[in-house]
Amino acid sequence: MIDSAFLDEAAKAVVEGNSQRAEEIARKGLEMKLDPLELINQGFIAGIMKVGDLFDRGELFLPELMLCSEAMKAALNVLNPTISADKKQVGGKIVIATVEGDIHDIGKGIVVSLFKAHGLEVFDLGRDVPTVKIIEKAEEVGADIIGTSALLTTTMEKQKHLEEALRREGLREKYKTIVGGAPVTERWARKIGADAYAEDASDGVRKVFELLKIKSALAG
Ligand code: B1M
Repeated sequence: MIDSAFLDEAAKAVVEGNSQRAEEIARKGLEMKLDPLELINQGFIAGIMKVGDLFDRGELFLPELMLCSEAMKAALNVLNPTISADKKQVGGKIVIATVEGDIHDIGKGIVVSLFKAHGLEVFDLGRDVPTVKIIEKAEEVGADIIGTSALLTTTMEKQKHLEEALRREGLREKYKTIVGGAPVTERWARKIGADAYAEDASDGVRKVFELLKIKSALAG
């Protein structure tokens, strides 16, 4: 378990929008052989969630929000590539994107790192990605799973559009779909007809493995 004072320092660096400090703490964490995922989840994410609350309450404005997210990214640039797990090759291919109109990609970045660390072949299309591009890529690479992230209540609709587009094009049975993002819920996933919802990156890994098992069982 990571010392709570160290976790508080990590959160503080994000809340203060101090990229240099955030990066230093991330590097120090690695030197101390701390679990990078724990440091992200308990330290840096706690910071960015506090930033979200302050922004919500009008105690922090967009320019500061941007600085805070830069600090978060500075830490993740150091930590994300070091996330490791059992690297057994599972052979699953997943296309992942933040939906069109949405530029939030911090959470997706963590999800992508954890998927890779678990031996999945990940095609990360980035952020603000139109539905048509997501489907094109899935077709091109022969994906097993399509994953989307949405952070705004307005852009969640694009996850529904993806389901509709897949059905319209007769491709729905070809792929399993998984949705995530702060406003997204299990209920939303069921409502739009997605195959799975993941609350966080670890839950994402669990759900993706379940989907791959179902897919290979169906394939016989
Ligand atoms: Co924005 N923003 N933001 N923002 N921002 C939120 C989302 C907001 C809740 C803040 C608030 O008001 N409290 C609010 C949305 C309100 C709503 O829709 N109801 C908001 C707003 C309003 C906006 C703007 C409209 C502000 C403006 O311009 N006036 C604007 C929108 C721009 C756009 O997208 N078109 C905007 C902009 C920005 C920044 C650019 C400054 C920056 C993003 C930088 C970036 O990502 N590159 C930013 C940030 C940082 C936030 C908050 C503070 C933090 C988001 C974050 O990184 N969380 C956020 C507050 C909040 O969410 N409470 C907020 C940490 C991250 C680890 O969590 O992304 O949830 P999360 O990912 C988790 C899980 O959700 C899950 O796993 C991840 C890891 O645990 N998960 C998946 C996510 N995707 C998954 C996919 C999966 C599986 C799991 O499988 C496929």
